[in-house]
Amino acid sequence: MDPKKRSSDKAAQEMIKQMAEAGIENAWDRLEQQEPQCGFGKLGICCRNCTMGPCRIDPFGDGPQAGVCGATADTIAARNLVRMVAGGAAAHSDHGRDIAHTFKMAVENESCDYTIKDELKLREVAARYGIKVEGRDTKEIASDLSDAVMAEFGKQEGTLVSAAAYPPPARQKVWKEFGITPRSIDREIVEIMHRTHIGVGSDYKNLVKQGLRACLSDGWGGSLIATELSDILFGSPWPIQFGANLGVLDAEQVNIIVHGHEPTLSDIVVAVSQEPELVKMAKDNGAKGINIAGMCCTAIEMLMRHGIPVAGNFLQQELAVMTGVVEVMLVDVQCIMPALGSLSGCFHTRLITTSPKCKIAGAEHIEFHEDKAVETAREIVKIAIENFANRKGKGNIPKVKERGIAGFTTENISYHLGGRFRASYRPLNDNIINGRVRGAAGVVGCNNPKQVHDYGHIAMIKELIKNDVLVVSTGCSAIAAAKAGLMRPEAAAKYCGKGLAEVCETVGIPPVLHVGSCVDNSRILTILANIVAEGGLGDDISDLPVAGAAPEWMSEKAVSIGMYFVASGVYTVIGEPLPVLGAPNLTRYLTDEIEKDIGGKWAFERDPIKAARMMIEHIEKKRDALGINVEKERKLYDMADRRTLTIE
Ligand code: SF4
Ligand code: MSK
Repeated sequence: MDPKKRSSDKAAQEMIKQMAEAGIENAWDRLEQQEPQCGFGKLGICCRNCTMGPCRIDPFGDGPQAGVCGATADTIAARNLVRMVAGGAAAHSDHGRDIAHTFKMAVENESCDYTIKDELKLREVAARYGIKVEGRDTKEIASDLSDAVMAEFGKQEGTLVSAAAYPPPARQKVWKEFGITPRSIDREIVEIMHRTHIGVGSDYKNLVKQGLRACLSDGWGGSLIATELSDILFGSPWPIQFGANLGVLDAEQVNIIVHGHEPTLSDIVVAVSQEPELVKMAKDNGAKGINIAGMCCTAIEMLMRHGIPVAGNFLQQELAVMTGVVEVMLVDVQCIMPALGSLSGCFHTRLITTSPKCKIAGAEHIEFHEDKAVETAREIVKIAIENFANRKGKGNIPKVKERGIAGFTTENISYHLGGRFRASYRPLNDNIINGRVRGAAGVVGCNNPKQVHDYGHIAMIKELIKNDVLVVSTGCSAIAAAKAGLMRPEAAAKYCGKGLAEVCETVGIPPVLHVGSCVDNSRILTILANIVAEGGLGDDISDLPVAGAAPEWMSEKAVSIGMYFVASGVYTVIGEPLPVLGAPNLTRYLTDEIEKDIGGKWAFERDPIKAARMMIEHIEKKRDALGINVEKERKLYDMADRRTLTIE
């Protein structure tokens, strides 16, 4: 077992080695134990949607070509795929719903531990929802917005308000004509489950169509609600420095890792951990202080708003426990490996679950309710402090950490690129038009032990920025980029092509912009909508010289994200192929023919450098179509020319 074949991250390599020496297994070991994995599953052609099955299709054509009910490979794979979309969209949107509940509580209950932190954003979002803002006080507006947002989840008539308020009109027209305008959030997910039941839909294109509709209700609906209400409640992010990798853990402090996706509890944990009584209690127990670090997207929610360091991404959660210095691993929902339950039992680490939706064997459960947020947060911090005495030795913290800048948003990017006093996307559009910046790419998504940890993200991003493609990043991909030093402003000079370096250095931004957590992929959608609205680069997102990628994806949420980018008109390249390769017609549709229907399409490529080149090729194709790839003749202006210039 060579740790370098498992991870490209030095801190991770060190911990993988330590785990092997200690005989403690991790995700990479368990993947090996699973090999060879089921070929039918990989190809997407097994079905267990009813008990006439399980059925499977012979991919070589010698055996059965239909399930007991007559479902073909295309039907089975399409049903499985859109059920993945349902799972992903449900996870994101239920996160959005939870934040909406907290928001409602903050609005209705004056003594609530949560308050509105960004009134300006509240007013902007409310106006988009058609709520009158002028002359009204914050509480009235917030109350109306709370009702409007809540209604989006379960409404029975009409269409999603945000799907009409945010995307460019040309994009909305594509959805309308193709019949995929999302109606409500829950309805689209439920309809996937209905349509994929035995004996309902079997036309693979029609099944995909519902997948597209449901993912749009995630990206432009549930995820966007999660992002915007989080900004209103916890404060909109602003560029902030943070530390990244396992080296942010501190042998002399009480270490609490917040892990999962939702900011609701961890935001309060961060606040109470600074209370003098708790800091004193930590000191009285022999620690120098309390160190909160994060993992996965809960980490990102905290670092975007408070600069809390991130200990690592998805594949580092077990490695963090292995350091032996984590007093409490505090988890909410999503991307929390069940393996943490037994692993934490080998150490003094207390694994604490907090959501009634996420209980883990081997963990203790302290249920979190928003109306007792501060009380619960204090209880958990005290548990961590008391547990410090149970730590054995100094632990094994790899001395590896980087620094980066996070905290970019749809709103503040326009200030960083457009000027301090007058927000505008104009300079970004102009730099794309003049070719200094060739285009933009969203590189997002998870880790997957099937690929060398972080290698895909880093290699792809480096190739893109070397070719003057500005990168925006979220989730575990953003954490990988930060750990590799790509979120330092100095990275521009080191890794970028001349044009992108010039732009980044002029405005003082890194070439990889951290725009947040998994639900914050919705920020990328609204950034794209703003670029279109600024003008000069076509009428629709599908006209833009942009591409999306998830080189190390693994979760159903990533399928929903990829699908909503495709449905929004973006060419999207992923590492591990979607599990559809056993269904030739469906595969051809997703990777080619679908582009005629909605303007975006999927591509599968495990090699991140090849994938980056495919994205660059697509970006150049879009530039050609826009007519901005023509070399402009250089002209020296004389006085007569200058007099003809007008200021618009
Ligand atoms: Fe088999 Fe059809 Fe039942 Fe699926 S739905 S398990 S293909 S009989
Ligand atoms: S945490 S969904 S592993 S990005 Fe959002 Fe990372 Fe993927 Fe989870």
